[in-house]
Amino acid sequence: STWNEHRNVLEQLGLEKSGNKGVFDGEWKGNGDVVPSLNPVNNQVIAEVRQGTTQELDLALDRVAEAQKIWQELPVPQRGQVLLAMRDALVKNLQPLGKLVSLEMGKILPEGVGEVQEYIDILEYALGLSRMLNGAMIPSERPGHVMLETWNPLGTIGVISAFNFPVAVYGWNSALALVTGNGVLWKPAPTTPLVSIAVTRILERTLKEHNLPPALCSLVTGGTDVGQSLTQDRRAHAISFTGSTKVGRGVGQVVQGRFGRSILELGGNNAIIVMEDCDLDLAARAILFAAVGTAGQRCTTTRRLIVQEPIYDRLMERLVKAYGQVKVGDPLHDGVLCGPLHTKEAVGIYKSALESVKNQGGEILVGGKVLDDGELKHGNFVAPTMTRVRSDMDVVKNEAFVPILHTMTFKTLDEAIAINNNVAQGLSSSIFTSNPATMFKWIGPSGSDCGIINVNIPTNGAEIGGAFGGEKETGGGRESGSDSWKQYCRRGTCTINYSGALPLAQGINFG
Ligand code: UN1
Repeated sequence: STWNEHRNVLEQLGLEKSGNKGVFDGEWKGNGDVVPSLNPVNNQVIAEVRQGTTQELDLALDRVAEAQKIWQELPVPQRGQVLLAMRDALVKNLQPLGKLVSLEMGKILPEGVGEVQEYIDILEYALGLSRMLNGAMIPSERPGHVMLETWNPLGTIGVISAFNFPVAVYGWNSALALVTGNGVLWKPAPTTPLVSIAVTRILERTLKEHNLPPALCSLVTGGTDVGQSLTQDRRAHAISFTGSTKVGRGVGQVVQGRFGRSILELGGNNAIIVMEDCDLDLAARAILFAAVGTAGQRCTTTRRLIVQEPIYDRLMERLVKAYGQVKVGDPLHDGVLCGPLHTKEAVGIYKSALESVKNQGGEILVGGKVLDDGELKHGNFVAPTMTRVRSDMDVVKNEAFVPILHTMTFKTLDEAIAINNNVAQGLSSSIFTSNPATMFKWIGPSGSDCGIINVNIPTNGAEIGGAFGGEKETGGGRESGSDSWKQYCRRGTCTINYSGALPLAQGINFG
């Protein structure tokens, strides 16, 4: 069984075959349903987890708040030292944890390890921030007054993360939440509980080693009931949600309704524009990673390929050949580039997306079938697919979280930008060109309307140093680098009068 085969790695990370407790609030517990975590390669049970309940969430939110009171008093550089220790603990566990991500989520091992690396990177970033959470000094119009800005923690940050990046997205959010002095309550995707337990165990150990209350990084696994309770709860001052636009719209409304803060990272419908003046070899390699990597299950995956007419046939010929050479299989095996889809349901989504392509008059160029021969029989495998469509077809307006790349042509740059922008989502976008004028137009006011605007690189695989997120139905949130840390803080505008007199702003004379 999957457990026996991977026993060493699982035990190394503190997991058991059954009886894993899915709640941590300073202590491990779990009184909800027992759920299996399935290996998407064969749908066998890796291990079982006892999920949390809304009552356990209720208690955990109090425990996080108590822990946060202590944490927020620590000088920020000392918080940084704790994050450094978390980083070191992750470095030690990089290989087993990366492997567990592959096993439970289904992405290939280099990507599983890469995702843990992304968490390590953001912890290093947060360590740097711990010496740089600077406020501003603002010139006052009044004599003997000084204005300044302070950045204090919000309190508790609820992180609701998705199956596709079960480590990195929690990593971005928790690293920034912690360095800014917050506590964190994590509600992971119901289908990746083992990864969240393994990560929380590492954090628990590190916090205990520093004599800090480990409830600071609490975990409540569970289903929609737990997610909804967390979203509604005023003790979660901010909710960072990663997932579908449909669910995210509801989360945003509920959190706004109680005047909480939300950070939304929702659906994408990312395009690559290929100009005829580009380096075609480079473009082809980038497109393959962007569309096939992670079996099309990144929110940054390229879904639409917009190619200038004269080079369409040439590019397609290369891509069809490259697609034909992609090895689909067990994500832990060498040489495999495309693992299974995460769930059986996703295979259904793949099939119905292909149906829509055909019904709307599109054409399948390569792929287009479920792979269930031989050793792939019991898994969720599909062939990475390219279609030929028109940009106005319905099927290209909706994100299907599977490896289907819709290709289309254009004549002018303006037309290509219009196609890029003419969808409801606004996460990532990229153009391949060697012309600087095209590049600057693309990043300017009449260019891409996305949050991520690339040139000569794929739409996916962003570094942690920049802000990550998107516009329109992607939700507007920004996570990770740049000044995203500010979202985990309340901003104080302070005016201090040291003059002994009371001059009023706007020159008002009162009595
Ligand atoms: C996601 O798919 O939710 O840019 C996150 C990327 C990764 C993060 C993706 N750094 O593809």
